[in-house]
Amino acid sequence: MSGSVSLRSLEHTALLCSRRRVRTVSLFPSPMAAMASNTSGPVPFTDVDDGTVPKRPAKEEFGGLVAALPRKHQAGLELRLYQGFWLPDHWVAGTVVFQRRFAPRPDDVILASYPKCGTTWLKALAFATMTRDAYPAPAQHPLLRLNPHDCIPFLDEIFADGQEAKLEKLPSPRLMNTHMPHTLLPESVTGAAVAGCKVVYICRDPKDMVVSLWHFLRRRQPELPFAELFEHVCDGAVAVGPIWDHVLSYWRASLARPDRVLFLRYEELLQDTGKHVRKLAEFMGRPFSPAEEGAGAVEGVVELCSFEKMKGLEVNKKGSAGAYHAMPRDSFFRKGVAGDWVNHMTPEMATRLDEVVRDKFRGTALAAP
Ligand code: PAP
Repeated sequence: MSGSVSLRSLEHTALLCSRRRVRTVSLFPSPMAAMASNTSGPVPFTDVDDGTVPKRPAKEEFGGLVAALPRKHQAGLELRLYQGFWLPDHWVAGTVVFQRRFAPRPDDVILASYPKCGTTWLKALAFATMTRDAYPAPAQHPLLRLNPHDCIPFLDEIFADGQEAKLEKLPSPRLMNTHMPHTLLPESVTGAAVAGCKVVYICRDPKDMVVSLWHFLRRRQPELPFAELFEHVCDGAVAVGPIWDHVLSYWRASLARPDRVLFLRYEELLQDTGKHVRKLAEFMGRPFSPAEEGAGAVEGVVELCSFEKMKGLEVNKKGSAGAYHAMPRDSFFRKGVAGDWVNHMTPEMATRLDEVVRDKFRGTALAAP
């Protein structure tokens, strides 16, 4: 389907939706107007963030706890071993605050991922799906003027900076994201006896993750050898690693609570994005109606968030995203394919990483046949 047809479909669907739900959302609400009129979320995070919440680094409160943890310096990052995972040093104290004080709303959705496994795409797809009837004029959709990372707050940085008050400014339902494994999420989110909230996880072939991570890190460390990073990944001592324990934590949670945790794979999204957008919409409590299906709303979301579309947007070609290690926005859109590892690894390296991961996944349905 061509882009123009898809965008028209999105427009038609938006009109259908706005009639059906009798919403009074303006085409392009300003943040203040949105708050004042109690417009429901999600709204772009940067639009709501008026810069009035001061930084109060969580390390000021939990610096002693962080200093006592085992540490390693890998690939330009200071890492600390916290509850079985190598977290970037500057995230640990924030994680403690997140675990102890985060108060989820029942309709929150947390998007979770290991870095470089599809975070940006999942953020775009979830945001576009949840806001599909708020912008009847598709040309005004926030994803055309904002990077997905600017639309959805990154909890790990927000809590590290002690700026969690920013989250309270977001109208419900809120979309947020984290790189933390499921076992490190707050009890208030995952506990069996609490209302909690929903979590969507995306995973990816670890071989493609390493390649993507290497290209990403090289934007800051041009000399970083691929073989060095590969070794760290195989050892599990890389940011938020080991990746196998990260994936397993969400896999197990998705089996135990399929109503609360949705487990997605980057490669499956590439194969049939529409099918997974429907799944995502249903899981988040916003299934596509027959009228929307007929009007091509799913295709509209898929096209808006497609790699080609996002990579081509001016907003994603310039500037930077991310508070801590602000990275150029274009570094989040490289190739967007599966299997690029063949261009970077020897067959021996690929077999080695596959075997490490297969061994860790043994006994679960994640183990390759
Ligand atoms: P993050 O965890 O640091 O936010 P993340 O978005 O997970 O990064 O990783 C970027 C990868 O997703 C890149 O993969 P590559 O290096 O193998 O190319 C990037 O190209 C890919 N990506 C970003 N946006 C999309 C998209 N819309 N569709 C498909 N892949 C995408």
